Amino acid sequence: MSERRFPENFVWGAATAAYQIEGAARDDGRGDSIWDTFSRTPGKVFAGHTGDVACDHYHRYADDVALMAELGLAAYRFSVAWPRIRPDGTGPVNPRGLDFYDRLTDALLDRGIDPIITLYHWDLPQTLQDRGGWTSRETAEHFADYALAVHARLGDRVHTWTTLNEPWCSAYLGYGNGVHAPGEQDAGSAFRAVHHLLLGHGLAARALRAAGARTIGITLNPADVAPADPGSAADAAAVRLVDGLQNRIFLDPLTGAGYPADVLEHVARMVEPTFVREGDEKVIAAPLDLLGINYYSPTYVAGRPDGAGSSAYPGTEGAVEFLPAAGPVTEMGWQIEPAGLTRLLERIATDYPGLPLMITENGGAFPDDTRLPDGDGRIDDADRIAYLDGHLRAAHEAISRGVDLRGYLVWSLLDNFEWAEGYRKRFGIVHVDYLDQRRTPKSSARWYQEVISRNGL
Ligand code: GBH
Repeated sequence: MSERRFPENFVWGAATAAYQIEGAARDDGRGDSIWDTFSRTPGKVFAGHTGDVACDHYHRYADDVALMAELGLAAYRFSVAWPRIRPDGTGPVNPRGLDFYDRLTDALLDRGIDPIITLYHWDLPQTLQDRGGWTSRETAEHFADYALAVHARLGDRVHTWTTLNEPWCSAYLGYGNGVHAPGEQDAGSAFRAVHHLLLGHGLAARALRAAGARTIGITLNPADVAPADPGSAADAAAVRLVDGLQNRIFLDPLTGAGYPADVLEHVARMVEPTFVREGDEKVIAAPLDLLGINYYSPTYVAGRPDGAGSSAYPGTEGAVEFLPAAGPVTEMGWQIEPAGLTRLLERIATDYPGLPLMITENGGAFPDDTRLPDGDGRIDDADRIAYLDGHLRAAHEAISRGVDLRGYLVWSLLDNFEWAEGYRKRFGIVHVDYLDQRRTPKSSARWYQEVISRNGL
C-alpha cells in the first residue's frame, strides 16, 4: 500500500469528555449536572451505570497524561465540567474545581501536549435545568459567564477554546427524543435549545475573544447525508430536509448566513420561532478560527411522502426514512464508511470556505475488545485499527483534494462512560479495567503511536 504522509504540523491527538472519564462526582464542591440526575434515574442508562467513578481520571490524570506522552500525542482534547466551576450554574466560582483543570493543564504542558478545551460536553448544571435548561435564553448568558471564568484561570496557558460539543445531540437527543439528559421529548423545546446553544456559543466566543483567547471554535457532528436512491426526487427532498436540520441549521448561522429559510419554515410548523430575537444571528456569527468535526458514520435517507417514515429528528413527521446500516457496522450498529468522511470534509470546505477544520472525534466501539487483557496483557483490536486506518486514509484523501484539515483526534483515549450505553460500549485505544482502574494500551494505541511518529500511514 502506498505511503500517505500528512502535512507538517498536522496535529495528532485524542479526545475525552469530563462526565465520561472523571468520576469524583462529589469531590471538591462539584455540583450535580443533568447527566448525574439522568443516569441516577432508573431506566435511563444501560444497567443503571453512572459517571460517579467512571475512569477515576480526576485522581489519575497524572498517569493518564504520562500515557498520552508515551503515545506521542501532540494534543489532548478534554472538556471542563461546568458544575465543578459553578456548582449551581450561576453563583460564585468554585476555585477547587478550577484547580483540577489547572493541574491537568500544567501536566500536559510539562509533557509538550497542547490542551484543547471543550467548554460544554453535555453536563449542564442541574440547577440551570431546573430553570428551563437550554430552552431558556438565560442559560446562554450563564454559559458565557462560565466560559470567562475558565478563561480567567487558564487563558495564560491554553490557546485553543471550543465552546460546545455537538449541539445537535444536546438539543435533539436531550430535548427532542429524550435519549440523552435531560430526557425531554418535545420538538419545540429541541429547536429552542438549538437556538440558545448557538446563542451561548456566540456570546462565549465574543467574550473569549475580548479576553484574548487565540483560537476559538466549536465542534459539530455534521452528517454526510446521502439518498437511498440517487434518482429519486422524494429521496432528494428527504436529503434536503435532513441536511437542513442537521447541518445547515448550525453551519449557516455560525458562518454569518443566518438561519436558512427552508429550515425556519420547517421549525415554524412546530413552534413559533419568537425565541430568535433581532441581533441574535449577528452574535452567533462571531468569527471562528476552527471548526471541529466529529464523524462516525454516514446517513442514508429516503423520502416517505406517505408519512410512514421513522425519524430521529424532531418534526420530520414521518416524511423521512433513515436507512438501516448496510455492510459492516461497529458495536454501536453504526455503518462503517470512510468515504463518507471524505465527502463530508469536501462538502464543508466547499460550502463554508475559509474555515480551518479539525477532526475532533472519530473512532469506534468494537466487540473484540470487550474481553479483558489476556495472559500477556495484549488486547488485539484489529477491527479498531482497520476503522482508524480507513478513516485516516479518507482524511488524507480530503487533504489531497485541497481541504484545510489541521488535525485528527481519536475518540477516545480511554474506554469510558458511553452515555445511554453506560460502560458496555468501549471506544478507547486504551482499555480500562473498571474493577481496578488498570489502563492497558490496546494494539490500536501502539498502531496509532507508530502513525504519529511517522506522521503518516
Ligand atoms: C459523540 O457523539 C460524543 O461527542 C461522544 O461523547 C461519544 O462518546 C461518542 O460520540 C461516541 O458515541 O445510529 O447510525 O444513525 C456521537 C453522536 C449521534 C453519532 C448519532 C452517531 C447516529 C448514528 N452520534 N449518530 S446511527
